[in-house]
Amino acid sequence: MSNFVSVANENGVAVVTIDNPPVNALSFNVRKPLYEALIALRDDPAAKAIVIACAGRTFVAGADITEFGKPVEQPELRAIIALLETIAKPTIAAIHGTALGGGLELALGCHFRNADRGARLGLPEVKLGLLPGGGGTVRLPRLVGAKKALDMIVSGTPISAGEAEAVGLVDAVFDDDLLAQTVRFASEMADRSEPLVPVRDRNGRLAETDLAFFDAQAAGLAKKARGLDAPLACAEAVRNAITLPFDEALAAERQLFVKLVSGDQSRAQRHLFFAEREAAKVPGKDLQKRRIARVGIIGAGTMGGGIAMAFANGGLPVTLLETSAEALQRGLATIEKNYAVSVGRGSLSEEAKQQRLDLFSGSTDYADLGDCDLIIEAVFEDMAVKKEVFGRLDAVAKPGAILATNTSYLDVNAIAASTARPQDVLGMHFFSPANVMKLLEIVRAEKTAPDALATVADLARRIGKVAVIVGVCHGFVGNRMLAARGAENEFLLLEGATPGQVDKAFTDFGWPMGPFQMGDLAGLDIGWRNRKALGQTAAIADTLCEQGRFGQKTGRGWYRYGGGSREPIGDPDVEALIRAKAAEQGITPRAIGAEEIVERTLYPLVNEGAKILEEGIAARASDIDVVWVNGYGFPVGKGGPMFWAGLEGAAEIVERLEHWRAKTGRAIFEPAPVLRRFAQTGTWEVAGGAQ
Ligand code: T1G
Repeated sequence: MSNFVSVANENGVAVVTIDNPPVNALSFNVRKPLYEALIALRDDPAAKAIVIACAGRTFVAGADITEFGKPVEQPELRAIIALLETIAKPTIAAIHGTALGGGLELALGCHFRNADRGARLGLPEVKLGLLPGGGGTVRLPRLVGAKKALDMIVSGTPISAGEAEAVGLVDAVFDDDLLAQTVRFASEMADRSEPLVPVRDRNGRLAETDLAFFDAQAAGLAKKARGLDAPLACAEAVRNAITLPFDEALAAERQLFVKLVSGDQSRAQRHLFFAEREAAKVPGKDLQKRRIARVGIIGAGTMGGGIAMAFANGGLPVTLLETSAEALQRGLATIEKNYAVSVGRGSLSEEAKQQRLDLFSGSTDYADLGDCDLIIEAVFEDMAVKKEVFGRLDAVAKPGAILATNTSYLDVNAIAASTARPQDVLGMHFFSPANVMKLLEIVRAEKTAPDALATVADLARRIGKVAVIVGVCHGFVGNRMLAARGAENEFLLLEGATPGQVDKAFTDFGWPMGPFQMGDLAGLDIGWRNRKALGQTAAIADTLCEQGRFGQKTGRGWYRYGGGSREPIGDPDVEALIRAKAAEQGITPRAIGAEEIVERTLYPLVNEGAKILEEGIAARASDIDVVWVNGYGFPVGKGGPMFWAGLEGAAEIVERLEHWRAKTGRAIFEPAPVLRRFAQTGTWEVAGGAQ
């Protein structure tokens, strides 16, 4: 046998164990010995049944994603599954941890599936821009029915072992001793006289399908695909399982898979899969993470309350501190109301809501933060206030406690300097609503200790956040680039574009919404206040704010909103204001196309990312992609701004930036040296070496 696959015989039941840390991916060095072992066991009279199990923390978590895009080495997963279905003795998968993608497909090749109570099973290929390519779209519907299969495959969301048993995906669930119980199960199956029916030959559940209902369900899912090919291909493949003979549906699945795996969208989404894991890594050998048993949050407003909920949702006790009992009560009441809304929506049980609320304790006394291992301030965005808070924290926090600021753009070095423990100070920039938004920018100040960064990066994953470690500059990575993306917005309007045309160029690109609709959602008064603090102006936006047009919250902003609806309606008054402002500046309006809008907004976005790389504010170009996909809705099918720059053509971007630089004279268009190098070499090279 090999190091990756071993075989034991337990009272006539062969146990095949896969051991390929960390997630038992079906790499070639697993597939080959696995195939050989199954061939031998198929013909081995001493094996009356075969159990496939995994060592380590999980059952097979899928094909080896790193192998995609390279020549396929035989045997492929599909050959292993086909072999399994020729075996005339009971085959059983013993599933613990997560059986995902090719792992679940391997299990579908077995006659039976047993699972540990805590296991989860799913086909998440759609999140990689793919569809299940090992027969999952044809076998899963045969066990769970077409509707459930469509839901699982198009969403990519795993289900629990209990649900899997309820829908017919799993035959037995065990609370403990999974392997021993599965061997017993296998022996019983071998001793039975009932015929063994491979999944491929079970058609009963499919016969139940109401095709019209299925098509309506698939059409609804297609609306949410927003330009992504994989969800549509997933639905088509499941429909084939209903309407075509097994082998034809299997062949059609293969064709759809081959098309997706070689496409830009899947390359982009696979890039993001690994990028998200890289972005949270802190350089340094074996960094010991500090123990975080209690989190203190200073400020129970929108951000502080959301941050507190994010930790409670992750099961961590939280101490919430406010300046007065009234403010504290207001904050706690808002948190309770937010949980009640989730219960009302059915996304949270009453019991879970109470469990989370029980994790909160409130105080107005800093001394009560003395037992917290991490303290995050979410107070007013003012340096003097932040420094005063950190000065007080320095006096009460226990040694080794990590002190974090939630500032969205202030200098974390300056904040750290207001304590005697700068090595324990860092930024944790959450995005609002903090209990919902995935992205967390972890700001590394000059003196921040690596183990503090590693501790917070690990904690971020525990609470379901996507962490990116960034350096100190105004706006860090996300907001600094957002400013670059929006720098031309008013010029585009003054020169003839409407807010609707600019926003449509964005939504056609794949953004959930454009900058003007986003401004109305967030509130135009926020930008107005920031501009005034920085002594900046924006002719049109300032006038809108002076007229009290703050966006959705006032029913009018760049758009009008009828009767509480969030649907933006073009407003002739705004267009008249834009024309008047243009006339004041002697600008004659002209038609502005989507291409120009992209060049004057998204090319500066990429260019600012290149400058951020050059300054070392981001360690990798892929970190910037992770920020923008998880914090600002950059379309996943385009992989983030820096990956997309490669798809768009960096030389073209440089050429167009130079064009607009010459035409407008504005520095925002000056191509960064790192971008020019990327255009020449195809790699994001910073001073220290290639990305
Ligand atoms: N292939 C290669 N590497 C993988 C991998 C995979 N499938 N899954 C994880 N890794 C690496 C990961 O990059 C990280 O590496 C380490 O393992 C730990 O992962 C034919 C075509 C299983 C829930 O999409 O969802 O099957 O950073 O940090 O948080 O139809 O990994 O340590 O160097 O995520 O405990 C379908 C992807 C593949 C599942 C565990 N399967 N993986 O989460 O650990 S396509 C998936 C996950 C396929 C077939 C199709 C998670 C996890 P490093 P981690 P975790």
